Amino acid sequence: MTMIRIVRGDITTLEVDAIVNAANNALLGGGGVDGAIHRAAGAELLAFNRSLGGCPTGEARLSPGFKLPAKWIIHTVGPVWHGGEQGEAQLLASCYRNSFKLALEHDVSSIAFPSISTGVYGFPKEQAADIALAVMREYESRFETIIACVFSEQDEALYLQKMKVSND
Ligand code: AR6
Repeated sequence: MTMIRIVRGDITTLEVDAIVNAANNALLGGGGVDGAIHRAAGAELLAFNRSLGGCPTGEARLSPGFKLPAKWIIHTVGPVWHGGEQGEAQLLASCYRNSFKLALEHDVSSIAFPSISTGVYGFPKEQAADIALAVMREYESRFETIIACVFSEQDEALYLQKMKVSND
């Protein structure tokens, strides 16, 4: 049975087959988790991603992990929150689904996600956690480990509460 685990800390340190990056459409790095991943993976990541030619919002692209412990990085582009009437929820769910699909195509059995769109892109954290966990449940039987990697104590508490509610 798959475990959906909540891990608090820096996603770049996780020893999993693939980590997911909350990137932007250019895929050429940025702040937040994207910046941390580019720094930890090294300059080869930027060079590789230039060859990808960007990524539309809601889709996902694969790169090697380069200097990371993870073999792969799945770059997905979350929606910028504009109030919720512009398909943000569907786009966020697509990020998780398309990341899982790409992972399955590359025989990934352990995968870690950051809390996509909930930083600079401003997606409300509670709704984002509901979407993340719902799509993780859809795919859980096809992976050995799925990690929801949270960065703050507040996010950890939110995910633990959501997991508890859905397990009760
Ligand atoms: N490990 C795990 N989670 C992290 C880490 C880390 N090292 N660093 C930050 N987080 P954000 P977005 C959490 O802003 O909202 C970038 O500039 C953070 O606390 O990284 O999707 C891109 O280039 C938050 O919960 O991503 C885009 O332009 C979550 O990761 C834009 O930001 C996502 O926050 C994407 O914005």
